[in-house]
Amino acid sequence: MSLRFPSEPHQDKARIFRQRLLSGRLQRAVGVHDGFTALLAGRHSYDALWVSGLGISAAHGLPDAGILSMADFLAAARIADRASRLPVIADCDSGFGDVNNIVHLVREYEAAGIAAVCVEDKNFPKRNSFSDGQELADPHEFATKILAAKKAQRTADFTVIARVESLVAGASLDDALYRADLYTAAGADAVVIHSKSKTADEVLAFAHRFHPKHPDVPLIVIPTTYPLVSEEELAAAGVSVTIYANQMLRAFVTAADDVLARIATDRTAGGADTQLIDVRQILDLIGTGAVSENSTWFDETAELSRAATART
Ligand code: SPV
Ligand code: MG
Repeated sequence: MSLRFPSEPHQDKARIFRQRLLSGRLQRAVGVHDGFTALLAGRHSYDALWVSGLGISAAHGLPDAGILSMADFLAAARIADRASRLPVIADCDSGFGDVNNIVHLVREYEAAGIAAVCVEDKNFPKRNSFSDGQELADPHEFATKILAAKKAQRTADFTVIARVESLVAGASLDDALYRADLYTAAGADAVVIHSKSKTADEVLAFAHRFHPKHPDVPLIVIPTTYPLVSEEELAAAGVSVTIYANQMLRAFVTAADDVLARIATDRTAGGADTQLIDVRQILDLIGTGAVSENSTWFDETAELSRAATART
């Protein structure tokens, strides 16, 4: 019997993520916001976790509008990171303030073993990309923040991703490309092109014009409003990472509302029970097996120690 640890031992996740990002194969990241969602993601074939600002905000019962602090976001990223062997891409909103906040952010996330941070070019406090009130940052100031972020990191593999919000804010494809050029020149390791369009057309048009200029800069997309795009289409367009940012969060609402309504109407949990997994499966998922194994290990090891002392 050996000792088991409930969370994954620290690995060199930044290096693993960097290798995957540059592998030439489309990587799939999934949105999570805590240890439990990270564990669920780990049961399927994803390559990375996206620790979502929307998810973290929802978990706090708050709007995704720059209300929570960097410390709140970092705490969630650490918890998800600890619960999974997958590398974490941390959503860092618009960087939580000015250049000093960006420098602090990079130092803190990197020291915490987070593989990658993603910062979007919107003014603080930012609004979720699907809500009103989008305010783009000055592109030169944002590029300078990216430059500062890259100067602040201490290890080679830590990844800084610049997220272009032009299309979300109603600006043109040319504006998006102009910004992506500036951020790439400032040292961004990858670019997210976000869109709230119902089709992938504008994202694919962006990819078509971005790649010839930046063949070595990975492109990342978040197909929330254009879910019908296939991974094959994205790979063919040269996209490096697709982020399924909020599907799990939305699935919870569908499932939980259904069950809660049923119990409230039936005035018993009996009718809903067939829709639910057994509690034992939850216990397994959160690693409860290790608890009794570790107790057995402890008893056996202490007993061996006792026996060895008795012999001498
Ligand atoms: C998030 O998951 O918090 C994101 C992605 O930033 S989105 O909500 O699509 O803007
Ligand atoms: Mg976000």
